[in-house]
Amino acid sequence: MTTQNEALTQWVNEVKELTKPEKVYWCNGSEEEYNSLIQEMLVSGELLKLNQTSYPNCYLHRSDPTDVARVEHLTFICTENKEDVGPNNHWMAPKEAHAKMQALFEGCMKGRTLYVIPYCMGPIKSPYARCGVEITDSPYVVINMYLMTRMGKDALKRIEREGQFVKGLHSIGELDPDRRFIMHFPEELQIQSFGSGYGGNALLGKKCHALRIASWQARQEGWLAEHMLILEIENPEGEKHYIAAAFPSACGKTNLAMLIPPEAYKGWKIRTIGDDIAWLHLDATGRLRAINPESGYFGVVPGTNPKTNKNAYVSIQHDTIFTNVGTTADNEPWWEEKKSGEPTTDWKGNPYDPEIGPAAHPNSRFTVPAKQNPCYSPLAEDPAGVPISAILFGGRRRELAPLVYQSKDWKHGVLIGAGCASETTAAAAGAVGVTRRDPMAMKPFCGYNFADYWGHWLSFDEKSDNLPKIFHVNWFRQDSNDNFLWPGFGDNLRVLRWIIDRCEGRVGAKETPIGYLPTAEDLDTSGLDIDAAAIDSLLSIDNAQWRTEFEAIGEYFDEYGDRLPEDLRRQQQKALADLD
Ligand code: SAT
Ligand code: MN
Repeated sequence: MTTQNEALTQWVNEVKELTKPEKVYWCNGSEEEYNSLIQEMLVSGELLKLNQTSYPNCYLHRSDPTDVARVEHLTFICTENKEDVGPNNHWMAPKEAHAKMQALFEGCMKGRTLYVIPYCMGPIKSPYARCGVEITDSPYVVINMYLMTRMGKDALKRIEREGQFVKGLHSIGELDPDRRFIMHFPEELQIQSFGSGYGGNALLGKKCHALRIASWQARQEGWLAEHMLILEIENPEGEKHYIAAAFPSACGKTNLAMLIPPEAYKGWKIRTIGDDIAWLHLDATGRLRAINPESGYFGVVPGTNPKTNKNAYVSIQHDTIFTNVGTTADNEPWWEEKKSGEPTTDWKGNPYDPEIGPAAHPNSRFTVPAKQNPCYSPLAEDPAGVPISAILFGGRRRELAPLVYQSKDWKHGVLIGAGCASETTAAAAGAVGVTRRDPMAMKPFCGYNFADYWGHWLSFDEKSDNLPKIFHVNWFRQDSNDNFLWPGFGDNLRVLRWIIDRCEGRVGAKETPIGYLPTAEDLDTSGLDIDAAAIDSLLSIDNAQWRTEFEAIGEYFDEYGDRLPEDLRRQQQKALADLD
C-alpha cells in the first residue's frame, strides 16, 4: 500500500531519511495483518501467549518497568507564543523542540521496521471524525491502534479525499526515561513522541491527538474535545438519555460507562458509547451531540471483577491485549481484586511475592475492541453522534464534595468544572493520592491555556439555549475510618436517575450555596444498607469548608492572570459571597 497524497508520501520519505529503518510497512488495518503482527511479536518475545483455552487470543505484553504510565513532566505543548499554553502545560519553543527531537530521531529506527498507520478518530463517515497518521517502530503500538482506532485502508482513503491529517511520529528509542519526550505542535498539527512504548505516550491517536491537538482545533472551530465517557440510559418506560462524564484517569469512567443496574432497577438499561473521550458539537437545534473518537477501550485492569464491572470482565475473556498484569500457574492473566485464581508471576515476570509488591502493576491495562462489550451501544457508530442531556464533572475526593449536586446554570457549571480537584492515581508517573486541581479532568490533556479553555466553555452560553444541564458527582466520600460512604458501581444508577429526572424537571432538590442537592427523599436509596448519618454526610455541605475551597479556587485562578475570563472570576466571587 502507498498513497496518492503527496504531503503524506513526502513526510514518510523524510522520516525514513531521518530514522533509517530497515523496512517501511504501510498498515492496511486487516485482521490478517493484526494476526501476523501478533505471530511476529510472539517470536520476538514482545508478546507472551496467555492460556488459549480459557483466554483465547489473549496476549500479555510486559513494558519496560520504567515505562508504565503517562509522563506529564515530559509532555510539552510547543507553540510560538508561550502564553498560549498557559500554566497548565509545559512549554517549549517549536524550534528548540524540533531540534531536540530531530537529534533523538536521527537513525533511531536502524534495524527496525517503520510502520505507517493511517487512522480515523470517530466513525469513518462522520463529519465530526478526524484523521491522522502515526509513524512508529513499535508493533505493540500497531496492534493497539488496530483495537483502539479505525485504522488502515478506509482511513487512508478519507485522508486522500480530505487532504488534512495530524502527523504523529513515534519511536520507542531505547526506552530511556532520560531520553523521553512527548511533544505537541498544535499550530503544525504534529505530535512527536520518543522513548516510551506505553499507552498514552505512544498510542498517539488517543490523548495526544484526540485530546491535546483536538482541544486546540475545537477551540478554533467552535466545538469541544473532552476527557469524558458517554453513556446511554434507558428507563423502564423506554425513555433514553445520553450523559457525558469527565473524571480523571483511573477514577471509574469505564465502570460508569458499563454500569449494570442493581437488582431493584429491573427494566433499566445502560449502554456504552465511549469510556474515555468525547467530541461534542452543537447541532442545528442547539443541542450538544457527542461522538466517541475511539473504537476500543484501554482500561485499568486491577479491581475489575464480576461484581465491580461484569461487562468489562466479560469483554476481556478473549481477544484482549493485557499490559503489565501478573499470571497464574496455568498462565491466565491475574490482577489484584480479580477474585479468582492465584498469581505465581508478577508483572515484571518475577515469581510473585506479596512482600515485593502487587502482581499486576496498579496501572496495568487491557486493550479490547469496544464491540466485545456486552452493553456496547450501536449508536457509537452513528456518524451524527448522540444528543447529551447532562454533563457530569467529578473526581476522587474523600472529603468535601457531596455525592451529587447540580449547577445553577451553564456558567455556574463551568465554574464547577474549572474548580474540580481529584486525588492523583497511578495512571501518571509520580505521587499517588495527592489532591490537585484537575479542571474538567483535563489537566493533563488540554492542549492550550486553561484560561482560554474556560472562556471557550463559557462562550457556549451565548451560542445555544438548549445546552445540557451540568452536575458534579463524587463516588469517593469517606468517613473518618476511611470507609467509603457510598456503595458506588451499579448503585450509581440511583444518582443518574436523579440527574435525568432533574433534566426532565420531575424531581425536587434543595437549593444550597454550591448548587442544587437532592434531599434524602429525592434520592432513591431504598434497599441500600446505608445509615441515615451517611446519607446526611453525602447530601449536605459544610459552608466553612466550602468557603476555604472557593478561596483556594480563587488563588488557583490567580495563576492565570489577566487571561482569566471575567465571567469566571465573577462566578467564583459570587460562589464565595453566597456562602456568607
Ligand atoms: O495511558 S492513557 O493516557 O491512555 C490512560 C489514561 O491515563 O487515561
Ligand atoms: Mn483517560
